[in-house]
Amino acid sequence: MLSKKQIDEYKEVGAIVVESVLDEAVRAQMKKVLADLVERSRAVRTHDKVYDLEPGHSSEEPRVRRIKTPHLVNPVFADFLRSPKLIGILRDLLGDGVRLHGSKLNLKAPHFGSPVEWHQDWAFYPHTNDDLLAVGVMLDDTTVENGALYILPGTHKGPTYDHHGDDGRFCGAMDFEAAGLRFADAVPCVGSAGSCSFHHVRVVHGSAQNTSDRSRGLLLYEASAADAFPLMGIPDYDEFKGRLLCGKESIVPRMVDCPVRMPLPPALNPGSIYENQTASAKRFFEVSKVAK
Ligand SMILES: O=C(O)CCC(=O)C(=O)O
Repeated sequence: MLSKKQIDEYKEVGAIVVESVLDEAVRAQMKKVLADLVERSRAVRTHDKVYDLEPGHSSEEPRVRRIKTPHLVNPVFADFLRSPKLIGILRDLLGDGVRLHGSKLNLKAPHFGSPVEWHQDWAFYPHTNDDLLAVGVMLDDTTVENGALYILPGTHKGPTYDHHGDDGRFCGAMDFEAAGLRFADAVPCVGSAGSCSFHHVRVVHGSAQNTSDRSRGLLLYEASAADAFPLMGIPDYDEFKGRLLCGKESIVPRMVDCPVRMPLPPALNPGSIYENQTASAKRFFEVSKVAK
């Protein structure tokens, strides 16, 4: 599905953007499902199994920042995950056997969509090997102004940074400056609606607030090589097996020597990355007054 050049770029940079992976009809269907979900959030007061809410959410002015596990919420998100084009790309990048780790749909509404502080996904879910990535399906034209994801090229080959707060608990955010990283080196994953970004589980990334008058929806699927086993354990083996997208199941983990820090002790504020990161003392992305 991908050219050698694209695969080499993924290996070198730690991320690529591929255009026109999601077709227009399915995208329109996803947008409609999403609009219905946001409408239904008027009846929701606090975060629950489906919704992660922005500060200031109310029934009059619904503000949703995430739909949790969208592939379990509506079949349109499950079906695209198993589409031949997407599976073909995942196989190119992860090998023949691929398993879904999780999914989420991050929304950034015009003017107030929350930033996501710098982090490595690997800090949240270390595995026996690091053949894992996140697919970011762009549900809207995505630019720097409406809150594109930024990645730090090459950092997937570097250390696993500390994502713990002053209290010693996991907080899902790293101290970007202390790590010696510079915003000037970051590259935004921009693209027209229907494009997908693919970022390596160890690459440092984050995203700014949406300062534009356009929404930004990013549907994220986290995928692993089928022989990558989560170091935090497998609470339900049948459920784990049910997430195999292609290839053969195996009980032989592939072990690779790569830097790991466990997300322990667990976050004080569990539920989502937004909640975890409220415990982080430092902010590298500004939040304007309208969003507070
Ligand atoms: O929505 C975004 O821009 C960032 C998403 C992300 O990195 C995450 O949810 O882990």
